[in-house]
Amino acid sequence: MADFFADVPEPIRFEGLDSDNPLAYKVYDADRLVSEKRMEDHLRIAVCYWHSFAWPGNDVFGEGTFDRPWLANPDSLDAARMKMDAAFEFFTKLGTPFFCFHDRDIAPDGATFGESASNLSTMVDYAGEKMEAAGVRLLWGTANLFSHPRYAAGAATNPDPEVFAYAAAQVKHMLEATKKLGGANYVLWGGREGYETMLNTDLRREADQLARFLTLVAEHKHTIGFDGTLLIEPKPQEPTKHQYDYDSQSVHGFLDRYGLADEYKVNIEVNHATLAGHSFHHEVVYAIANGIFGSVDANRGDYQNDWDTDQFPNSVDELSLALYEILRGGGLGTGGFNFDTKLRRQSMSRTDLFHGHIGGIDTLARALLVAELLVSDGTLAGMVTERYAGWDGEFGKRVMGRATLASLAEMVESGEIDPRPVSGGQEAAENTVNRAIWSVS
Ligand code: XUL
Ligand code: CO
Repeated sequence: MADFFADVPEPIRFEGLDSDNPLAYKVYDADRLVSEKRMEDHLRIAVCYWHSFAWPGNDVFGEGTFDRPWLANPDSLDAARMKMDAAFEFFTKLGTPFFCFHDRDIAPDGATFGESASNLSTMVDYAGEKMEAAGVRLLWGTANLFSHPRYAAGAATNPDPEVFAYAAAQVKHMLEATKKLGGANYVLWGGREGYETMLNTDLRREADQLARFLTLVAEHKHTIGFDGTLLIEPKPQEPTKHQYDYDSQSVHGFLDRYGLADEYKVNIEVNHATLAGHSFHHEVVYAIANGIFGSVDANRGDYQNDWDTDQFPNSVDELSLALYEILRGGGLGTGGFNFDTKLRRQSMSRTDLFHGHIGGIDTLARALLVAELLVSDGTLAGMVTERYAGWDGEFGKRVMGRATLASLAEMVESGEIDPRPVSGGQEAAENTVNRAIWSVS
């Protein structure tokens, strides 16, 4: 094994809450059974390549701060191999089953498309060997259609059809690479699919272009026999002022409008949900209720500001509610929890990568235990069933069935119907959640 993380000589182990070893799991115990399924199989945790291995810790005001020797020569294939050695050493020591990457994270851009494609193919072969040796799997692959200047005005939604074609070529290669590596899903995040100003934008045309692009991707998926799930990752803005895949509901509406709802699901990111003015809980519930829930990018925002800080998750409360819905909805399927998480710029040491992931993974594990308790206890579900009980009764069925506006009015006018307001019970529901949070062990 490579030796980039020499300060962490041993794989991270579960030591329980009594352990004061900062490099041990306190709650995440991969083999622990939760509702007869191993914790690892419930959570399907992935490490993301881009923030953890391809980002030097720069921000718009300053250069990279991180100690990452493999980033010294970003254009060379040798450096790309070194980066991959570091990544797999990390995955192995962390003990997580999956990873995720963009084409450009693992392979440098070449001078021509052919050179970039050849770099990708070389690195995909290398990744295949490393995955087999480490027993690490690919949760999803994706193409970077946002960093290069050619994509400044969008990829699929670019005013220039040649840029659309370039993006299509990139996705074709990356979809095939994902299939080759046995990826469970393929993600499309439309970072530049939006606008900066309406003044230069033909919104109607751009929607048709995006739908055409998604149709071509779905067709190619079937042509090559990729059996993973196609996922769209909603985000309301950043980098563009407005992104078309604003949230789960807008993505769902868009897919429905273009007849693509059976081809795509959503990859919900916690910090994207909050940027859209929703809770993560809301986004998960919306997606599950409409049959488009696919996977999660786990992270958190900073609730004092309004951008995508991609911090490591540390709120059991926030994750418990989402996991409660996911468990009730039948689990993650092909999805997982991908740590789309960035260290803070001052967390310069390589060991900080372990601290961030260990804390986030323990938080998720604890949230899973809370969720299991909420499901088995049944109080919350019971409250909801009772609240809507009228709709399951004879009258509710009639309203949804053969009633007319006039027949309903008649019942109200005659006094037969005279509804009384009842308590929504929010505080009691919140107390039920807190009781579960306080009592799991
Ligand atoms: C950007 C973001 C991306 C996607 C993959 O906010 O979340 O990293 O997850 O392109
Ligand atoms: Co993401």
